Amino acid sequence: MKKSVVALAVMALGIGSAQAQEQVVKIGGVAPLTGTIAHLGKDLENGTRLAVEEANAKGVTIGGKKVKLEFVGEDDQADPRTGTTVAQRLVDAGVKAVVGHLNSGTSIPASRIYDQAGIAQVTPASTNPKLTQQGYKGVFRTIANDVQQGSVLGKFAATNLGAKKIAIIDDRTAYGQGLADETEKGAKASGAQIVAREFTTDKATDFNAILTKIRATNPDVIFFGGMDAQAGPMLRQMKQLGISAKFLTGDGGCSPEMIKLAGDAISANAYCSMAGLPIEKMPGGADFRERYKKRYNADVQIYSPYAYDAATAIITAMQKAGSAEPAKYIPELKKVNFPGVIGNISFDDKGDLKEGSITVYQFKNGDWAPL
Ligand code: ABU
Repeated sequence: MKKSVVALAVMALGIGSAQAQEQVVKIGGVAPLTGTIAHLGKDLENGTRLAVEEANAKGVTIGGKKVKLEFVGEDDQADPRTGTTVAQRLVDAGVKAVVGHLNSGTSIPASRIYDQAGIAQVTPASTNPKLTQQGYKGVFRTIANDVQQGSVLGKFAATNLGAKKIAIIDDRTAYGQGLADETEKGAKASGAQIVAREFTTDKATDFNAILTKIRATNPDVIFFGGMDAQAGPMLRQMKQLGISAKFLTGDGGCSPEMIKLAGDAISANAYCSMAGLPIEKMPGGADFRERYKKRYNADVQIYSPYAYDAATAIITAMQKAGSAEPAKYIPELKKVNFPGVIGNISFDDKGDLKEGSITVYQFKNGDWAPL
């Protein structure tokens, strides 16, 4: 009797010390999980979570100690103010790094909070160039930026689509307006004329007034800087108003959801761009797509492969540094260089992806087809 009590006590001690040895490192993941672009936010979160789960399954060792990574998720509702609130909540929860946000309009204000806390923020989706121009040493992105994307889109509209007259609409977000500005510059540099510049919001669903104004200018192309939740209904309303101009938008509208929302209004006159390679051309794209489908029983929307690589970059840097302390691993994050799902992951001095690429798609046979 006495012996078994001792044995139980020893076992309990053994379990307790094993648990004490396993360090937990929290990684934050933040995106809009409610609202009109929740499908994109969930996709981003899924990518981050998959990287954390797969790393844990393989076993993570940092500085010679076994580590369990813990994913901590937050919903920023695509709202700048909520973005800063949940950023502070992640910091208070003790996360050592954050993958997110999705929207440039949330990433930019939240980046100040992460910088003050000294932790890294790696966005897999926010493409506004200002994010990495602020001089914060812990800010990175695993996607090309809108200077690159806008110049390609503007040139594409003027040159490949032969547009002489272009109308531009944006949703007044940091992303939508910023991309519209860069596209305008690119189009003008290629000889096109901007015949209208209108704006809406990222909550709007009725675009009849601005489309009617634009119809009077008879543009060859309408460019929209904004997300799929607006781009889909906009395309429907263009059809209802009998506008035959080509429709062009950026990565925020380059999703399977956009096709669903546009319904029978989408045709080969619709184009979009992605700030990266088509998933089938990404080095790890086909394999990632299968693993994602198996884990979530859903298809990749846009940002999950980029989120997976963002989380992997953080984990890799912690392992290289032998520490999950930001002051130690951020210098290693600046130096990462590894083959990710989307391509090679390494950052320039500002934290932008070194080998970013832009792909333009046309709607063909029910799907976005890379040109
Ligand atoms: N890159 C498009 C959507 C995210 C953003 O606001 O930048």
